[in-house]
Parts: sequence; C-alpha cells; structure tokens
Amino acid sequence: MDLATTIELVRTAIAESEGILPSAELQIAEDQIREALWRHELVGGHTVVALVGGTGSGKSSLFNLLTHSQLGEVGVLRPTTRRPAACTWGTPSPELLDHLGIEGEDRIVRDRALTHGYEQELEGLVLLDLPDQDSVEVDHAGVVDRLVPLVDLLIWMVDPQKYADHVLHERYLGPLAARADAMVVVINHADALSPENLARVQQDVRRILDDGRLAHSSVLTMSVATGEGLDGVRARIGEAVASGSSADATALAQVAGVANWLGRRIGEAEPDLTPESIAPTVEALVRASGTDAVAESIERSLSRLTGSPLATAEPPARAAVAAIGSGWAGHAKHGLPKPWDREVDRALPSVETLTEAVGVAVGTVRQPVNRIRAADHLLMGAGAAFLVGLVVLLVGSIAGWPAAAYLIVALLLLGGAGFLAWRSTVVRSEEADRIAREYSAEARENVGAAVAEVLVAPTRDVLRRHRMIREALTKARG
Ligand SMILES: Nc1nc2c(ncn2[C@@H]2O[C@H](COP(=O)(O)OP(=O)(O)O)[C@@H](O)[C@H]2O)c(=O)[nH]1
Ligand SMILES: [Mg+2]
Repeated sequence: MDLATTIELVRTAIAESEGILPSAELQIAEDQIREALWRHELVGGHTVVALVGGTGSGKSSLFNLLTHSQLGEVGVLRPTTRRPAACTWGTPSPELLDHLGIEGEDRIVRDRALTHGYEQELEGLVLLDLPDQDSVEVDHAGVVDRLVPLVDLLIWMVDPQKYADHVLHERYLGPLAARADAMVVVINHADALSPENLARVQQDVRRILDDGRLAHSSVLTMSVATGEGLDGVRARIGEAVASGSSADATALAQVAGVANWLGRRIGEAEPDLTPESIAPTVEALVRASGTDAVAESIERSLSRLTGSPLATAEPPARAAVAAIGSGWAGHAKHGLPKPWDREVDRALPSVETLTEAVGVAVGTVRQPVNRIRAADHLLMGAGAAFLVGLVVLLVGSIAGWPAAAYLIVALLLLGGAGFLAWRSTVVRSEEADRIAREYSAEARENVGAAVAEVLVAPTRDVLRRHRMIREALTKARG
C-alpha cells in the first residue's frame, strides 16, 4: 500500500483514539506521521549519496570526477570545503537541497536532455560533497543530523595516512551504526601505497569497522588520480540508485511503527452485541424487579370473581442491579486491553442510574383492570337464565302444568345456568392468564428498551470506535 493511503488510515485510528489513549502519546504518534510524510515529500524519489571524510581524503576530487564538473573545491586551490555542494541527476528537489543547507551557487544539475553522456542509470541521484569532517569552522552536528535520516548511501572517503582518526569519528559512527549497510568506506590515494600496504590498511579499516558495530559496511579502495577502483565506487552508487530511495521505506517503516503501537492498544475483536448476548441481562433485570410476582398476583386476582389486591412492581434492589450491571460490563469489555476497558466503564451508567431506568421501565407497564367482560357476560347470562326459569315456573304453576313439564323446564334451566356459570370461570381463568402474560411481556419489553438505551447504546458507541481503529490498522498493515 502506498504511503499516503497508509498515513490516512493510521491518522483515522489516531483520531478515533482521542480521549481514550493519553493525548501526549497520540501527539507523539501524530508527530511521527508528520515527520514521515515530510521526509517522503522532501526526498520525492531522489537517492541521496553523500561524500564524507577528513580534509584531503579526496571527496571534492571524486565529486568533480563523478559530476564532470569543477564545483568541488579541490585542495590545491583552496585547502578545505566549507560549504556542502550538490549535483542532481535529473530534476532537482529545491526543498531537499534547502533542507540540506546547500546554497544556490553550490547546486549543479546533470540534465537528462542537455547533458552529453547523461548517466540514465543514475537518474534521481543527489550526490553531496560535504564539508571536511575535521574542519573546525563547520557546524558538523547540524549537517549530520539533517543528513542521516535522508541519506541512502554514505561514502566515507579515507586518506590512508590518517584513516584511524577519520573512521573513528563518533559523530558519524554513532548515528550510523543502525544503518551500516548504507555506508561504504573508500580508501583513496591507492596510488600512493604499495599493494601490500594498501591491503594492510584495508584489513585495519575492516577491523575498526567491525569493532564499531559497522560490520555490514563494505571497504573499497581507489585512486581518484589514476581512476583505479572508480568503477567499483560507481557500481556501488548505481546499486543505491537502483534499490530506490530508502526514505520511502523509512517513512513507511515509521508509519508502520505508529500503526503497531496503536495496534498493541486495541483488542483483536469486539464483543458481539447480538440480541442473544443482550437477552440474559434483560431477563436478570426483569427478575430482579419482581414483575413475576406482579404477574402472579394479576393472574390470581383476575381469575377470581371477588378479586384480590394486585402487587405493584418495585425498583430492583441496588445490590442485584450492581451485580447485573457488572456482568454486562464484563461482557462489553471482554478481550479489550487497558484503556478500552476503562472507556467502556466510563460509558456505562452508575448503579443508581440503571436502577432508576429499570424502575421506570417496570413502573410504567399498565396495570390491568379487574374486570373481564366475556366472563361477566356469561355469568350474567347464567343469572338471567335462572331468573327466566323462575318466571316460567311461576307462570307454569298459575297455568297448572303437569309435574313432568315442571321437571323438564327446571332441569333445562338449571343445566343452562350451570353451564354458563362453569364457562364463565373457565373464560375468566384463561383471560387472567393471558393478561398476566401480557403484563410480563410488556415489562420485558420496557426493560429491554431501557437496557438498549442505557447499557447497549453507550457500549456500542465505544465498540464502534474500537472497530474503526482496528479495521483501519488492519488495512494499513495489510
Ligand atoms: N595522488 C593522489 N592525490 C589525490 C587523490 N585524490 C585526491 N588527491 C589530491 O588530494 C588533495 C585533496 O583532495 P580534495 O579532493 O580536495 O580532498 P577533500 O578535502 O576531501 O575534498 C588534492 O590536491 C587532490 O588533487 C588520489 O587518489 N591520489
Ligand atoms: Mg573538499
């Protein structure tokens, strides 16, 4: 993935972490991103190769040789190079040259179109001739500090007469130890030594590098005067150009470092908030608020003709709510690391708030009226049948019916009235049962709504942020 997209994703993760991770740490993360971006823009596809070393080692001579110029101030005319010079192959980056402190007159360009014998294989190369490392007049610390994070290859020029002093210079060795493979030591003035002496010096330099934790740096020999070994140095520079700017890789690595740091502060997944995972909490709160007892009293009361007082729902006991609430919190932060579990706790309501919400939820369930019409009608029907029977019997006695007719009418009426009375108790009990169940269902629904509002919604908010960060980082690191 390209740097810009990666940075965008990591920045999303940083923004979503605000208020959860310490702001000072997020600031450091943001600073690193900005630095990576800046470095990326600054270098913009260039490969930076710098010539460093002590006075007279031949930096300027080699610079002139490689750039086919006289820009490098060679020792005979002026003893030391005080200002850095640069040659760019292709299109130069003014920001980069500004940053490296190279002044306008110290910049040259080997232009693709205008330069005869333009080295296409060096396209993008920025070759720097740096001030002598042993010059007391130059602010070396400033130059090196700016150079080290940007340089793709450091060519350390060594005069065999004074190599020990030069190579051991701490200012360069220290910061470069981690980038030993980006450094090559070139023993120049090879023409001034016998082959045996040259080999001995090379061995000696090798040993010094190994002691200085620079075992990965290679050692070449050359002579600017005779051109011996020049091809080897050119090839090494070509390799650096071919393998591309390490600034991009460095920038990506820096952003990846931030992504990894953020990644260590989140969990691998969010706890799920499915209806099945929420139901036990609702059920426990319903139970704790005693609505079962209310439903039972409703059933008992309504199924009787005379009725009995209905129980009322009470807010649940604080201790029970505390236990249920912490059970939910445990589920909500399952698998989340430190700052996130605290964030879940912070988002969740206090025991008092939860108790009150559940109390209101069960308190607002409407209480049924103690009157069941269908059963009442049946009972009234039984009474009416009984009255009608009495009237018929009275009429019959006046009209002088036979005894058998009395008996039939009396049995029919008694049977009808009895049946209606029996039906009324069945209907009453069925209705009472239904109403009690309706009450329970409504209580559950209200408590469910309260749980959704005060427990699930705040949890969901925190977990949504966690998921956004996790997904952004997964993409950034993918
Ligand atoms: N004999 C010989 N002289 C060299 C060689 N390289 C550079 N010189 C001379 O050494 C002196 C210092 O070279 P210069 O490039 O200014 O070194 P710098 O101080 O590192 O920039 C100059 O007189 C160069 O001509 C070389 O390989 N052999
Ligand atoms: Mg010089």
